[in-house]
Amino acid sequence: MSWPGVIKAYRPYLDVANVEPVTLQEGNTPLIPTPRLAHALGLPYCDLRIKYEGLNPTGSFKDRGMTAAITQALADGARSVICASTGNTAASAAAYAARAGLKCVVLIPQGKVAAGKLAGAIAYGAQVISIQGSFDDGLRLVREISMNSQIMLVNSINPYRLQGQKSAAFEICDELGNAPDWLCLPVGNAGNITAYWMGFTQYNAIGKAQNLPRLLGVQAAGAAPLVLGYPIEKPETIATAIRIGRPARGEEALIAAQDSKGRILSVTDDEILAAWKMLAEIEGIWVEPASAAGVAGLRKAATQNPHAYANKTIVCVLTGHGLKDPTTVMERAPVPLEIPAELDALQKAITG
Ligand code: AN7
Repeated sequence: MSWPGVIKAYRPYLDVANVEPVTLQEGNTPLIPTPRLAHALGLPYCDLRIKYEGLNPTGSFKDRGMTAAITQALADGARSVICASTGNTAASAAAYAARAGLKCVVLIPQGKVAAGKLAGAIAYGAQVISIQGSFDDGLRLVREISMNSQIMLVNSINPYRLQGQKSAAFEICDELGNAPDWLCLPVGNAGNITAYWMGFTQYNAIGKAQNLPRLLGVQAAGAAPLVLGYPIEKPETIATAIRIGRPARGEEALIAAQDSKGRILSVTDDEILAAWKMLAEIEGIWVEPASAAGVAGLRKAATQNPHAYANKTIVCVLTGHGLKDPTTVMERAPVPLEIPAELDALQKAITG
């Protein structure tokens, strides 16, 4: 039987309308062992695995939450949906709204959305509005407009988003037979870390997992309100997906990190890019920069406190595909060598 998507796969555990789901058969993403990366991070005896969320239908983990939010919106009689987005939510909302026959409006921060995400939102037929401000400004606006109109908000303030996103925690436990010791993931608006913790605690409570993971949430240094303890008015980072200064679910993220005996830390853009390069060049897994933040955070935390990570089962969530953001690669790429179409020239050109 083919995979039916996360709602049908986990229906008893998800609080979402009991109707035929709007799905693109999201979820069921691979949990890939990465021993070479573990070695490179100085964690040779760890069982390090990558939850490769970039393989979802629109290229990010957002599809897990969007199937639930759009299914519920349709069941509740909505005709249109809206979100603010650093890009992935926009592409996902646009795709699922298209499939449901709903109008979709997305607000994006001007000039700060990776090319593949913007192209996706446009391709799926959303109305894209670029605002002269940040993601946080956009979120404020969509909250206001959805309070006073029929248009349904599908940012992760919408509780159904978290219901869907919990499914990733279930998949990890089902595959490992238990929760990992550590779960490392990037934190932006803080919906995903909140959803993972809900999923792990729920699975633990019903006896489907015997343990709970420690959460390692990772923010970019220029957009680290949860590490610094106050909102950031002008967040900046190369990891545009998590360029967020006022996370809507920040409180819940801090509680989740604390309850799990984990932590939230920040990494610099250079550290993010180093981890991003390692993933691609050592394991063949190309992600968008924000997705590498979890790995960069693990590297930093394990250097500071090796004992907490040695011999552990560690899952890093890679939230979005590299194809979302080709620009970050191309801006750093050397110009390819150009040669005449002759064997002699080719033999001379090949290095190493
Ligand atoms: C690749 O699309 O906020 O902490 O508007 O795209 O749940 O916000 C994206 C967030 C991590 C952070 N990795 O997750 C949006 C948006 C990627 C992301 C995050 C995002 P949250």
